[in-house]
Amino acid sequence: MQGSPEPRPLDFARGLPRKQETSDTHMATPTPRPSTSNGPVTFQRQGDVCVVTIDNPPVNALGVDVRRGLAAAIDAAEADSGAKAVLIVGAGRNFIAGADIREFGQAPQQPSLPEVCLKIENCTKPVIAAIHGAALGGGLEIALSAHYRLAAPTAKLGLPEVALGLLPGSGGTQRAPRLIGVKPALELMLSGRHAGAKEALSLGLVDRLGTEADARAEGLAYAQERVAANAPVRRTREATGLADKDAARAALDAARADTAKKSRGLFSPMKIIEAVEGALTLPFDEGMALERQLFLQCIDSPQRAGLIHAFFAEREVLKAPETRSATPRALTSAGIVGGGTMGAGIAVAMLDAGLPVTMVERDDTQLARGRANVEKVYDGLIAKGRMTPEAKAAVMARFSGSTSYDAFANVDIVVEAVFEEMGVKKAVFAELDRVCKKGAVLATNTSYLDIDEIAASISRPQDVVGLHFFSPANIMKLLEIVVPAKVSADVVATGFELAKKLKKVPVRAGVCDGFIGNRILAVYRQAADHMMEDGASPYDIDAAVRNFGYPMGPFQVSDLAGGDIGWATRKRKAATRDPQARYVQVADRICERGWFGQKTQRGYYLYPEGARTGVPDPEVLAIIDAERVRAGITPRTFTEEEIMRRYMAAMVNEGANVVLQRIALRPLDVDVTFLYGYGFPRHRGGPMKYADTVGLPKVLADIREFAKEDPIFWKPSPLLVELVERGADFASLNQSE
Ligand code: 3H9
Repeated sequence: MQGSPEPRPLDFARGLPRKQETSDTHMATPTPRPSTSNGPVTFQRQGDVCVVTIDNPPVNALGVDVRRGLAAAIDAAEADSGAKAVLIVGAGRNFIAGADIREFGQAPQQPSLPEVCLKIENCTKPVIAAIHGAALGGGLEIALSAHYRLAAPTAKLGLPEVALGLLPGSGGTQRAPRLIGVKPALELMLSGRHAGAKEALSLGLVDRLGTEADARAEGLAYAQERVAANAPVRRTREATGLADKDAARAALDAARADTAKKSRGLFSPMKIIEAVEGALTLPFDEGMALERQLFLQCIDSPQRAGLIHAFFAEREVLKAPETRSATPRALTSAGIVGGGTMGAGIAVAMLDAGLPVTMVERDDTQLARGRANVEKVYDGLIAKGRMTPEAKAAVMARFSGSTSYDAFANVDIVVEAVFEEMGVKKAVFAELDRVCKKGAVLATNTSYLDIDEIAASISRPQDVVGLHFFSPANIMKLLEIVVPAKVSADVVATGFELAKKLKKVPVRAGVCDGFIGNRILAVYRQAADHMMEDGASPYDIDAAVRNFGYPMGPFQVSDLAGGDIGWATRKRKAATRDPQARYVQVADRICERGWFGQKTQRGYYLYPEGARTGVPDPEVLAIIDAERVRAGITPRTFTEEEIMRRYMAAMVNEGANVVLQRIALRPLDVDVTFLYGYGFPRHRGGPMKYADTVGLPKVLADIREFAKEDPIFWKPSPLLVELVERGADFASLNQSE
């Protein structure tokens, strides 16, 4: 990961224009005095207002130098008899994005953020915060410590600490409820969402809306107005939002009940509620002390480490080598081959991103089905009241269909989503080669086929890339960008650009059977099958996996996806399977009965009358028993911990192989793949981060122990062995790209 870039020299023109400030109270514009610089914080008197500017790119995070600079600026304003008010603004595109997340887990440096906030609140001169862009976490807490707040139209305010496993730790849990009441404050803190400027005004988070994006000028005018009106300092800790104790208590109780139901083992949400309760029951100073204590508990939790790893990892994946070295090609129109579930889902994703989409199918019937699949998604939204028929009509106006590939003559990118068979894919690509304009990106959505072979079959392999969407493609966030040997860098960069347009999370992957995600999945699925045959029921395994934090277990996923898909793959691979390798036949026995999961109302589970949640099926257990007898296995019991040790060891070991073979650039790419494509619990950071948390020596020891029973399946990855020998971890490899 990259360290914070060097601070830039102060440059108001970049985001906050250095134009002549105007006043909405007809005051003359004062002449700025020379500014005093304290690293990333600069202060400068304009008339009788001390303007404090935080300039700490990229997002004005509150690192130690900013905290020191802010404290010094307030001291200077206090000491300056000519200063009658203080204005705090951010340079660049944001006010302040919060505490510097990179500092968490390191030795604390003074002053702390709560101390800086208190200094601001205690200032004897009115302090005004003029907010544009992000005022998040500690950034909003700084603003709440000011006495007056103005929000520019671009402002987004929030307390998103919960997403990092934290709670607002600089007075947010004490000041926000006092300012806007317990219910809305808790809602902001527990959801972590951002409120826009107008909403912030209606909530009472800010006092005034700016009219244009120049927060500095408007903030200055507001400050001057406050001075002219002899406005008093107005401390948020004295605000009266908690006056109605009964309402506050009811909101707390409701939030507690709701969080107990929904927070699925997360640590910080309950701590947030506890801290806010302190605002209700304790004097301010004691509430602050409680908040600090709970904040430090969150800081120490492994969930904080996992969530912050996820935060940085999902930004790091965007920095693939090709996104740095090449410029994306034009992306103004798209073609889709195939209108099945996948093709239609991709079409919807493209339409939702505002692109015109042309779908090609082999005949009119299939085309009508493809269009209907697309429309079904929007009709579902209309039925739920989330879309109007007019909006659907406007989207569908950008959709066109054809039974001739010639319709793709002018599109910038084509994604094929036809049947997973090499011959079929090659035939499609031959057509694309024939009709597409020069420079069009030709993408395949294959899940496992050799994209190098597809690329080699046409005259322009440099234009061929894999774009592996996950089903449902309009919803799932992951997009594996699969990079064959001959593709040009700008085509890969275009894949990343498309992901951005589609609001997907792209991960760069190399060509192999299953790429990153499905290749690893195939291995830990086998580990699950082995455990099933050895004595754990599919229901035990699913429960263990859910209790680990996944929304579903592997057998539930199989029932949802349809058992026939895996069955077809197993049949295809039967001829090349190592005859010595263990092969569990339970899934085949189930599929032979036509039990393919939810769509057939039974699979591993029973789905009576189309139910979406399955119930255990005694007949499945009988099939498993029979298979154990056939395989000569005496069943034994597995604890949840034993199940997860094997499940995760298999996942991590194959993850290491995928990194070793450069299928994934770094361990963090594996992590992001699993967070966004496979429901891996975010608070554990991803499988590789989880392995680091457990300790690689322990994971390796597990694999070696399991190998005593089955040395063919459990082969320690050479990368894992090497890291353990060096005393290193996966995190050490995340910096390498
Ligand atoms: C907190 O405040 C705790 C306090 O309550 C108590 C303390 C005692 N720190 O997202 P982007 C980096 S917890 C360090 O691509 P955008 C980011 O990694 C904090 N770095 O831009 C990236 O770096 P790089 C609560 C940060 O325009 C670069 O900035 N605050 C931080 O799409 C650009 O980021 C939050 O949780 C940070 N706080 O979105 C807000 N934030 O270029 C977290 C960003 O090397 N931040 N970076 O890859 C965000 O939500 C988005 O970054 C933001 C901008 C909306 C601000």
